[in-house]
Amino acid sequence: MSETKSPLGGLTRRGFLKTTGAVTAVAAVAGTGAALAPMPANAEGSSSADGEQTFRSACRGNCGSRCPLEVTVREGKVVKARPMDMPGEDAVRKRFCVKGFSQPQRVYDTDRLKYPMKRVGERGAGEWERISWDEAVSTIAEKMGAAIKDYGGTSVAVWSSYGSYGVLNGAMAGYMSVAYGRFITAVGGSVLGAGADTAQQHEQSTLLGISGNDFVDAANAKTIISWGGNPAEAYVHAWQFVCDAREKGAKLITIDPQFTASAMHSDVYVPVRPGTDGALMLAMANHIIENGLMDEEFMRSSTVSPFLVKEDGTYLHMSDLGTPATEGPVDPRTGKPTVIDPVAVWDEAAGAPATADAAQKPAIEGSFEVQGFAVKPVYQVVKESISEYTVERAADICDLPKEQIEELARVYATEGPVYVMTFQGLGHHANSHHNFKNLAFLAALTGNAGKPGASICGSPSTGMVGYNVKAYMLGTPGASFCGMYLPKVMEEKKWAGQDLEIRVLWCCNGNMLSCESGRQDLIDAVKKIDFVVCADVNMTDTAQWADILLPVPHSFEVQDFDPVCSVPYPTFTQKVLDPLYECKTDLEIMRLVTAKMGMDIYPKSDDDFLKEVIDTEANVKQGCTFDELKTGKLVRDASYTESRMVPKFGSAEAQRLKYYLEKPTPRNNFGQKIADCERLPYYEHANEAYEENPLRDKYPLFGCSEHSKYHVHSQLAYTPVMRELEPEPLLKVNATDAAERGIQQGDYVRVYNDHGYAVLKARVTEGIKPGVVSIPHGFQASQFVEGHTQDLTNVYMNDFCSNSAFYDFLCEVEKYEGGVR
Ligand SMILES: Nc1nc2c(c(=O)[nH]1)N[C@H]1C(S)=C(S)[C@@H](COP(=O)(O)OP(=O)(O)OC[C@H]3O[C@@H](n4cnc5c(=O)[nH]c(N)nc54)[C@H](O)[C@@H]3O)O[C@H]1N2
Ligand SMILES: Nc1nc2c(c(=O)[nH]1)N[C@H]1C(S)=C(S)[C@@H](COP(=O)(O)OP(=O)(O)OC[C@H]3O[C@@H](n4cnc5c(=O)[nH]c(N)nc54)[C@H](O)[C@@H]3O)O[C@H]1N2
Ligand code: SF4
Ligand SMILES: [Mo]
Repeated sequence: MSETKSPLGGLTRRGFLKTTGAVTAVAAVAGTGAALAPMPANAEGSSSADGEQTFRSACRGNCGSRCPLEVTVREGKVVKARPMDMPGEDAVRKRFCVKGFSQPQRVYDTDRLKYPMKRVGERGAGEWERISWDEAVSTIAEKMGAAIKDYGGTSVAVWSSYGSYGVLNGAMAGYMSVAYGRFITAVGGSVLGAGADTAQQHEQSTLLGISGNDFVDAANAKTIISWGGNPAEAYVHAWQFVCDAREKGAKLITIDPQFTASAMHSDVYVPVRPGTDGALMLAMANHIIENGLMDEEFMRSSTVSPFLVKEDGTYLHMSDLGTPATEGPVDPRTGKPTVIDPVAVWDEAAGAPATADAAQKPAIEGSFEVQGFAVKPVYQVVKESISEYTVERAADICDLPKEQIEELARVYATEGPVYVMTFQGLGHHANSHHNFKNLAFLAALTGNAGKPGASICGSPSTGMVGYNVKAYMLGTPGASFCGMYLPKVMEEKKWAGQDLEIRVLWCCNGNMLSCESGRQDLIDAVKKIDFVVCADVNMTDTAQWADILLPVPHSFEVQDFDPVCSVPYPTFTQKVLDPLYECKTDLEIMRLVTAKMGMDIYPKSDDDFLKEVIDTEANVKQGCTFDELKTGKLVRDASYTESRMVPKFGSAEAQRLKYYLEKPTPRNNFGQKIADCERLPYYEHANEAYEENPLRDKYPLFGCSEHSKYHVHSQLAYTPVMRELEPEPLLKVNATDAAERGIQQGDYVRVYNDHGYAVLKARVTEGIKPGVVSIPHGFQASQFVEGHTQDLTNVYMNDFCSNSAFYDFLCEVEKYEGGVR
């Protein structure tokens, strides 16, 4: 039973372009891919008279939406996916896009992994041999067993990204699911998490504790700022509410170096120079301060502005002034009592220090001497620290007219409520995490937070329904860090001062060698690992570098539950079809592998594990149980109420809007020094893509990329209807830059820098700022003439937030003189 396969079953770039050209867009749904014998549909779901069955599922591709879908099966084949209706006031949340519509085709994609395969020939050469599950499982069990015996549990690492948060088979936070959590915590394995989106996640959500208003609330805004993103194409579930707001007369401002589909619908377009938004934000803040446009009442009552800061940057606590700290309630996470030691403010009314609660009029400006401590309120400290960012200076840094910055500041302060939608244009440079403190400061200055229509950021999720994480945990992982540190770890054989020798790498729930930055360095690191497994639905760029490939089912082929919701109805997927081909779920695979290793760590059936995870006391109380969900009903998360739609700020210490960090903690702690600027709103130019970088003599163009309307990251890369609409990657280049280089519309170009290069077709356009080029994210290596988007990016990360800096590169473009297949 041996069969040698080329990576995509003979599908080359040219062959692919021809194939998709032959497929008509709509008629193609259902099964234009691999020829398939009809498979028996699952017995559950509801049947209609004409023999069709419908199921409740979800579009689970990580576009941020997870739209609830109704999926239709006819004669054992998935033939249709449509958006589910939601009752009552949630009816407005009904949503869908072409990518959800095409999911039935994705089930039958030509690049699906069908059976286990092992590598024959060099790693990455793309030569595979079909093997039996028995052989795959025995080989993996033997390799893992030997690694653990010789090098300890940490020698086995799971590397994942955002493919699925399914509680049975996914990998939230890198490993959290029954399948991977129980294994990794049982052996003390290593967890390699994602680097994407972490500037925003770590700085804004984790450290500042800020979550935005529900996107539905954008319809209440008077002004919407779409900052560093393209919601018309990459956040369609937010865009619908932007459109609602616009119909009611709201102003839309887009800040982006590309004139995107969203920019086209905007009242104001701000073509900022990439990587400089932080300076723009601080200049807006200074303009607001200089012109007295602040909401001082909000600053005093609901923000950290009055908190007193000592010279060492920490807060003056009441214990510093002789009032001993007291014990508060036990923290369920640590099992220890919390410590109550309020921060002191200066009460202007009393001319004395006090707690914020007790003070009649807390000072937000000035400097004070309190019992020998020289202190200043947070606002005073921040105001002084950002004073260099005048409007004039920002105009230079951001390449924007001074008047436009002033106008932006005026509108932000006076035409509220302002809903700021933040996207990854603000998070994909090495130092972009500072942007989120700056935005919090702007909101604190003007009161654009905590009320309908006023938000500091957009919220792709309605939060998380409670679930029982203990079902995953048999111990703790051995080491846990961003997978982007893999080159460093393989080089040093250490992490955070401890020895670490990774021998087995298990890639799942992510396509890291396509989607993380610095692909060539990551590939070099992976090459140093003794044994690499990849479990995926499709033949991905990551799969290409594995030793063993394991086929897992499309989400329509598994029953699973995802606690993260973008609508107030927890995401449940019924099993629509039995897994196609020889696919097995991640959990089933882990059951087989661990049994072979002599471990007994999955004592329950899949259904019983789902019950254990979902049926918490609180969920049972609100009727959100496994038994209810598995019927396919939409079950509302009753805890999702107005107060969660619009997070409030208040006078209690924990409720105050933070823009200053007393104790800035890095995302991955490996003994690095934490700079003082991590406490404050701050601007620092990008790592590579900044104006004065001498490297610009060689590579004058700023690079960035975008999330295409026809991809969810690397997913749907070979789905025929998608590639009919967007057949190949295009490099967007401004007409002036193109003319200077003799490049014409449709020419193939080579874009390159010291990290690598890619060859693709040029799209010459006025819709991108001169000096900037954009290359799409998500295409696979085989879809470029040569190279890859991530061959231009690099592994450098800011070590505070450990975020992949996808847009932080310089490059040059030239006409490609080679032949194009
Ligand atoms: N169709 C589709 N939708 C998706 C996804 C997908 O893959 N496909 N992915 C989902 C996920 S996980 C995410 S994180 C989001 C991403 O959503 P977005 O961040 O909206 O996605 P992008 O298209 O990358 O938009 C980034 C924009 O930032 C601009 N930009 C680049 N550098 C800068 C800069 O320095 N400053 C400013 N102001 N702008 C800059 C780019 O020109 C680009 O237009 O999309 C989600 N939705
Ligand atoms: N240049 C550039 N790069 C970028 C970006 C950019 O803007 N520019 N954006 C970045 C962003 S914002 C993000 S969020 C990342 C996304 O990075 P990734 O999360 O790596 O992207 P996906 O392509 O969605 O990869 C998910 C993989 O998980 C697989 N999968 C799905 N379900 C399951 C399952 O149940 N089990 C297993 N084992 N596998 C499953 C899918 O088939 C798919 O191959 O990309 C980042 N990369
Ligand atoms: S890609 Fe996103 S918006 Fe489109 S159907 Fe899927 S979940 Fe919904
Ligand atoms: Mo993302």
